[in-house]
Amino acid sequence: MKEYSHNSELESLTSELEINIDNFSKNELLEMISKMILIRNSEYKIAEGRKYGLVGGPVHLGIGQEAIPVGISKYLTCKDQIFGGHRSHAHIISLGVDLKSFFAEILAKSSGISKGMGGSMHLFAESVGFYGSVPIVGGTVPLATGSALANKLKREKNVSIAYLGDGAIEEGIVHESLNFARINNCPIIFIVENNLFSSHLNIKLRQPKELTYRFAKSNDIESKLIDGNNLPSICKASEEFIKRCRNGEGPFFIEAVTYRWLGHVDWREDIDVGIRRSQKDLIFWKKRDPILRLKKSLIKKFNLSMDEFKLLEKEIQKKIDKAWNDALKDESPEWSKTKKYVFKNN
Ligand SMILES: Cc1ncc(C[n+]2csc(CCOP(=O)(O)OP(=O)(O)O)c2C)c(N)n1
Ligand SMILES: [Mg+2]
Repeated sequence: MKEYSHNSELESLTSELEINIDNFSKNELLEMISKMILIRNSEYKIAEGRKYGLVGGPVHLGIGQEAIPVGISKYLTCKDQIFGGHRSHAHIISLGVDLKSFFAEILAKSSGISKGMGGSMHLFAESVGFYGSVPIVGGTVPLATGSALANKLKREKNVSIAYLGDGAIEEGIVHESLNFARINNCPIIFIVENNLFSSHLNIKLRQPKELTYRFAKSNDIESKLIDGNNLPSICKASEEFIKRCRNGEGPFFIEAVTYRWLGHVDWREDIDVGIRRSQKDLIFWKKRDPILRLKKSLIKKFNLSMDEFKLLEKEIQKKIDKAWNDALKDESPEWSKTKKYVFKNN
């Protein structure tokens, strides 16, 4: 009996568990796995903060999806322009945002990256090239496309990245952006993090097919379909497309298939309200944990011990706890100033 039912293309993409790390050095891989652990454990910290009332607004956590932004960010610089959406903690952390200022934003402190006035869904950090996340699904995709056009017109070698979900691709503006980017040959990469769900609805209930790269094909955009839980695969696609964008090519499209372990919003697994989401699915996807798979390959190839990993995880956790505790001590913003930061000439 089949463990989980997907169409054949998706099935072959998720059938291989072992990750081939041949083209990467030990240090490179340890750096990337550390970043993935940092992202995951920072999100668990936020989950806990939300559960116990320290975080006031909803948080959309991407636990299970960490490999994608880590593999993409590896080849980006702070001059590139990266745009996210409602589930963007991993995007901004992977770019190297200051962790304490990031947590302060989530905790609505004036020391936060958006002065504590944006929270989890309005992240912005020009210093690392992150030009914003918004809760309007698909809303940043035309902005990313515009930034790519600007780079092209100014003959800058920067790359624009539009992260979007399988739900966002159902927005009309995304299709206009794909067409606009193609007709103007914009140096942009559209990255669909296809976690098979839009809020609580499985893609099978919304689309005739589970995969979305056919929308790239229909706009004549070169695309790659990858296992989004396989870090080296992401690195390979990302390195090639980013390089080609800098050399005047683009647009490109990457579809990275992945899965979020928690529910659509906040800390629960929300199996009950995820239509077509079952305990069996979660077990299937947890076996495909991007961190665990990479860890296994590292242990096998470099003879690393579990103790070495435990030490690494402990160090990362120390960093997270310190940043979180420091952020907690900061002041809340003066809410009377809200308008000042919302409207330009106030
Ligand atoms: C324009 C718009 N329509 C609907 C919503 C409600 N909404 C919030 S998140 C979401 C799901 C988006 O799914 P996807 O793009 O796949 O991202 P994921 O949550 O899976 O990361 C929806 C429909 C919204 N915020 N904005
Ligand atoms: Mg989705």
